[in-house]
Amino acid sequence: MRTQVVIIGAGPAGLLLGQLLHTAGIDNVILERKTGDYVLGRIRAGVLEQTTLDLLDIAGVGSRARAEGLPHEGIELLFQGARHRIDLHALSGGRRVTVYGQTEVTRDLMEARKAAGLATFYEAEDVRLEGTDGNSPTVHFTRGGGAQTLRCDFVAGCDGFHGVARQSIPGSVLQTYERAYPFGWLGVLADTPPVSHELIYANTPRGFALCSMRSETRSRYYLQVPVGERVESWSDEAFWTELRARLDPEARDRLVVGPSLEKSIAPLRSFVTEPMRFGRLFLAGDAAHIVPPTGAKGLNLAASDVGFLFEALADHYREHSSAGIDFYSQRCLQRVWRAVRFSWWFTSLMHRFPDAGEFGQKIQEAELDYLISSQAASTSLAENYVGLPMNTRYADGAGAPMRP
Ligand code: FAS
Ligand code: PHB
Repeated sequence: MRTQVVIIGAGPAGLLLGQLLHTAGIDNVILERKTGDYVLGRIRAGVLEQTTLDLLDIAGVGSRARAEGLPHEGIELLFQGARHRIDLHALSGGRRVTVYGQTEVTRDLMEARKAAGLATFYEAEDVRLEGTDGNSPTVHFTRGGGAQTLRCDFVAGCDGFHGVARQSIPGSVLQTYERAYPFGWLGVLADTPPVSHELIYANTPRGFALCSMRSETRSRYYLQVPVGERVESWSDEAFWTELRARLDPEARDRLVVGPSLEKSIAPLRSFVTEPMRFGRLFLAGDAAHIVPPTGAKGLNLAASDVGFLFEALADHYREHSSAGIDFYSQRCLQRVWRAVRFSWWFTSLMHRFPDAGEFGQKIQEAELDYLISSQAASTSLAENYVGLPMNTRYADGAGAPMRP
């Protein structure tokens, strides 16, 4: 078999890239290790930047997110028993974020891909890349017990942190940077009304908590738990009791509990791979970088990588230009490192670190006090949270997408 672009991974990065390439008439095949239902069953991100919505529009799959997504113009920070609203809209020159679950983004992309009759091989195993440093890579895989081969022009590694693409780049070429945090997030999804119409990020003596949502009837909550904590040791009742203990009285009174639809623990880490390209192999999304979810950047960074890669490949096929391809890694990494910095800063500000000590605790309190009393400081939080501009020809990051 032959195609122009082989995409490894049918998460949001792979599916979005496949759809964008399709709009430009670029043939592509997706290889996914799991089943589609398994991919849809993973509960992950909840907040989309304007830029991500713009890219979904360009891919032709943005209408449900715009119709059903919840526009949010502020977040609240809870610390020392009081809530402080950060007016994202006013502080960022009129921008906002949209609450719309990653599961729904993935569903919209999967349905569009199926409707377009594009090739997606689920349950593709033993994916192996060959010749990515040449002009005509080959991708080997097995499916249903049979060995198969795809020849292509380019390979997009959208296969997440544990994927095969990054690992197929020679160690002598790659430089990785990592920071592991001494805690994880215990997340619960429940069909209960959210405690507030906006997200509440809480820094309390018992640890961090986040009150989020998926709709007006479905809530998403997170608790900071020590690294190594097991989800089996958390009953629903234990979760709700601990969440109550981390909320202010008003939120505590409004909290509606119910059976968890999903409960999981995600370890927190910052991770960046450089470069994000090796010959005709490009890394995008979690395959190249991981951020702690505090800043709601993971999914949005995956989307911006894909926007840059789409532009580069479209220029290659249309204009016979290699500029986008040659500049891809550098363009992505500038935005990636800004988001990694923000996610690290916001995580450091809102979580309790076991080794902080009394001085570290006082510094954290002083930073929070400064943040809510300085327009410059809260403007910096706001412009990072809503997402920094992407500056591409397709989505200029200010919510004014240009058609390809
Ligand atoms: P993904 O990991 O989503 O997708 C990669 C795909 O590649 C998977 O479907 C996988 O099965 C497949 N794959 C892997 N190896 C393969 C192989 N060898 N062959 C074929 N296929 C292979 N981000 C936020 O912004 N907010 C959050 O709250 C948030 N919560 C998260 C919670 C958890 C538990 C995790 C793990 C991540 C969370 N993230 C969050 C980040 C998350 O949303 C990612 O940024 C997002 O899924 C990135 O999308 P992809 O890059 O497509 O990677
Ligand atoms: C979520 O709703 O899952 C969510 C929202 C904001 C974050 C992280 C997760 O920072």
